[in-house]
Amino acid sequence: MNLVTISGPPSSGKTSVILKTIAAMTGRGIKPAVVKFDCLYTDDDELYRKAGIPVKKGLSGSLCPDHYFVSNIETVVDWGLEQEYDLLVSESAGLCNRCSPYIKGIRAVCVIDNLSGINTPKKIGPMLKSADVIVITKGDIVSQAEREVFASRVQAVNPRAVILHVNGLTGQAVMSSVPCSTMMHIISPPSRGWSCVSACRQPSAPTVSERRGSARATRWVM
Ligand SMILES: Nc1nc2c(ncn2[C@@H]2O[C@H](COP(=O)(O)OP(=O)(O)OP(=O)(O)O)[C@@H](O)[C@H]2O)c(=O)[nH]1
Ligand SMILES: [Mg+2]
Repeated sequence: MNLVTISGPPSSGKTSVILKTIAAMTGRGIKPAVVKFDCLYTDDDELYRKAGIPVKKGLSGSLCPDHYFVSNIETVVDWGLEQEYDLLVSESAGLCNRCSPYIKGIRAVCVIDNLSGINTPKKIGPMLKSADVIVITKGDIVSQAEREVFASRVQAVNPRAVILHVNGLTGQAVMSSVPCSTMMHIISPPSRGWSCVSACRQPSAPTVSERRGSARATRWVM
């Protein structure tokens, strides 16, 4: 099973991008599932369920959402392995700008939108700074100049990340600086042999079974 962590500020387009990406995988024999982490409220689980995607959700309440993520992700991974999913996507709203819901060696994708303001890339800390791939959404409602300025602010904060411009409404990738036409290539299980991860200058993501450590999750609320 391939685990991919997708994070980003609230309403940046994470669910839209994930839904479009998974829809693009239809017919390829991949069994995907999603886990949604949020702080106080989410109805994303309903959207995933409606799309026929198995989903779990966890709300951190008064805890730091990223610490809550760390405490629970292994339990979720166990669920994914038991159910024999090929791909487990974790969606987290970045509510704690000091931390990030990323795991060393597991592909980290940050979704940020063109409307969030040109200083937002500097404000959201490790969630953007340590991402392998940055997806910029909502380019359809800003000008070309605004898209370019925003992308350069993003790249200045994280020069090593691959940046993809994706329209969350259509799933189309535009202005990609890499030869990937859709997010599908970023999050697809490498074992299927059609991921263009290497073309994106990203190291091949190890599968979860390769990454399993000894630490155990302590808490999981659904
Ligand atoms: N115009 C436009 N709207 C978009 C795009 N991507 C997402 N949206 C809209 O932005 C809103 C928020 O999108 P979501 O996908 O729910 O965002 P999210 O990051 O999952 O939100 P939370 O999980 O609540 O933090 C929705 O109304 C989407 O239709 C885009 O590329 N262009
Ligand atoms: Mg969402």
